[in-house]
Amino acid sequence: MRTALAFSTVLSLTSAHFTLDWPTARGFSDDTAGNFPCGGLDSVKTPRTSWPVSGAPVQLNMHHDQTRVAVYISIGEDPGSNYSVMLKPQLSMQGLGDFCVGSVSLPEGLNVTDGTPATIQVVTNGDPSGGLYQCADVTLTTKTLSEQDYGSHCKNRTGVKVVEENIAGNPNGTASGDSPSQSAAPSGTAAPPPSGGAVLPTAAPWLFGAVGLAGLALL
Ligand SMILES: [Cu+2]
Repeated sequence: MRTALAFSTVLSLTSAHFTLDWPTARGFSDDTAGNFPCGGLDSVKTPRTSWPVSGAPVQLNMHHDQTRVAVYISIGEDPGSNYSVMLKPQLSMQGLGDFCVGSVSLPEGLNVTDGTPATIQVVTNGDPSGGLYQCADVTLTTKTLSEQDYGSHCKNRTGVKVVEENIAGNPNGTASGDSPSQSAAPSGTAAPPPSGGAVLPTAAPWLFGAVGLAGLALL
């Protein structure tokens, strides 16, 4: 019975690829989830979510058992398709359900202040090729999240793990072996991922909320 229940849960999840649960996504359309940008949802959604510049989680819900993930941001009221700034270089993760990309912070040198509007775009590898896209419209804030708020927006289902971090390229170009599309991250101002790409067989340091918060306190 337990097996049957788990199986039906997996079946019910397979259609949505992944969802961006926090900051609040523009929405999700299964038919257009593979359309750049934002999975076909072109309109800015209000109210925007307040998102701390100093380090905040991005809460996803994964519906494939293996996924490449990267997070980008575009500064401004309505970015169109200009997602040139990388917040989290491509990583490889395993597992279904809640997955928190923790302690995401803005690279230095961006001209932002408290209240600057921006849009976060999460890109994953496609199904089976290309990419999948979800966006959330945010207001950048210098206010940090309380420990409780951080925890409520940073959950990991048991068994979810990061396999590798700082992988070169973009998730929309890695699934099929095709040459990477430049659409998700034009090379212009994107922060280069640290070289090396450490393999983390168990868990990234930011994977769990409490650890992510501890890291945050050091900033
Ligand atoms: Cu899918």
